[in-house]
Amino acid sequence: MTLLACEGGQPVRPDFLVFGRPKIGEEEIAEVADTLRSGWIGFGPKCLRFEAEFSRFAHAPHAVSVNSATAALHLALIVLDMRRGDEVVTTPLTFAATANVIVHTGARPVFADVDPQTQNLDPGELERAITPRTRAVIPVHMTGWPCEMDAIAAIARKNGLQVIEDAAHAVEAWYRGRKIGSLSRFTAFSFYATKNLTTAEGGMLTTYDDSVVERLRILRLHGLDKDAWKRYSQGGFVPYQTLEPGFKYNMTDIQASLGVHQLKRLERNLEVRERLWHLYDEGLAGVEGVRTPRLPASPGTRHARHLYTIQLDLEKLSVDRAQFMKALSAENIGTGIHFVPVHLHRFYQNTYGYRRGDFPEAERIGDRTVSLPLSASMDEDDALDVVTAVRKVARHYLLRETVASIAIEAETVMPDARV
Ligand code: T4K
Repeated sequence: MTLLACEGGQPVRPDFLVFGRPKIGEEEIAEVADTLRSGWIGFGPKCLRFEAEFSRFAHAPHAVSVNSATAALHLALIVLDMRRGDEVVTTPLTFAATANVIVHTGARPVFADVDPQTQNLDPGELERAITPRTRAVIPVHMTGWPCEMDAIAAIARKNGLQVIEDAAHAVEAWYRGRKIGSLSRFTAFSFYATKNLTTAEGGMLTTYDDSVVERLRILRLHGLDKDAWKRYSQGGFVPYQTLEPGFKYNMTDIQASLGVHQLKRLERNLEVRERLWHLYDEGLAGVEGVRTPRLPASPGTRHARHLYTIQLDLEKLSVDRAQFMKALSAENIGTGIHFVPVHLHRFYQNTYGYRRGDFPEAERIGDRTVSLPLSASMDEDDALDVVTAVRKVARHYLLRETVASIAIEAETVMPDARV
């Protein structure tokens, strides 16, 4: 058997494959240079252009640019007047930001368990989590696969809840023939460095609600009635007023310079990740100790292919996930964990009394999940290296009993092979 690199063997590849490396083209670099030379680098015309193009792309009447998806989610909760005494339901299988913003408003984050196959908020569990204090739900399109939005919207309607979609992973996703970003009153997108569309840091909030757009724009820049672009573009300084204490959540023209070109290349980048995804599916099918993603058929639904996550069959392996990832790292393959469920984080346990055992499906996934590199900056050889490394590590750590039972099964199926 080939020796693992972490035990002194040869790594699968000579250089480290970074998990989540962004793909930045020459167009983005030229646009950023143009912005820097222009002298207008803060919120300005390129942010306005990016917002207009993104709103067309997302089939959303309005798109408000901000400096992160966290800011987008927070602003949505603020305009919905979420406050102490309110409850907002979300999934525990998400990045902490989804729950943190609920805490920032004074409302209580209430978790509801996920569907084991899609890893998304289970509509049945959402319904069970609703109390007379529940005012909103934040479904997260985990890994880029849309939540069951028809069921969630029906539950929300029945119970008078607001829906804010967390589409940090799902910029290119469609749900049953409709573009993610156009379905609910609010949808938040992330343009962090590792995301499918990146502006280094950044985010967008889409909405169809004309009545809140102006307030969102005011709140993202300190609560001022005029942003700097409006104040200076007519030539001279125009005085401004603080309408309410807002936030420093605006995007800049440097970020938007990246965004407009990332948006143009989005489909091509998705095609690259789709090819890599299929290579993983094929190369890892049937590998003992490892399970690949299996999603239900859903006509008109498109996966944004943000994260390719495998689940380790820990019962069949002689090591835990940390050692498995360490072994992959020694093979020069970077990996990630998405996510340690939020209710297992210290703050949420100490503040709200959440405990292990509260959300068994999220915990099962959270304990076993490993995200493999998936980025348009990779080529097919990179993906094949990942497959080779996962196979090598899984085979090495397969428990002897598992190997023996596979051998018995093989003998039963193919008695002639026993010569
Ligand atoms: N909702 C969900 C479901 C989310 O996943 C997120 C964010 C949010 C909401 C909030 O979105 P934002 O407010 O951030 O827009 C990250 C990010 O901080 C976070 O944005 C992201 N989700 C979360 C999944 O991951 P880390 O600590 O796991 O990623 P990090 O910074 O260690 O980077 C991962 C890999 O990417 C590294 O191996 C190195 C590589 N990398 C990173 C950077 C920054 C690069 O190659 N280049 C880079 O510039 O947290």
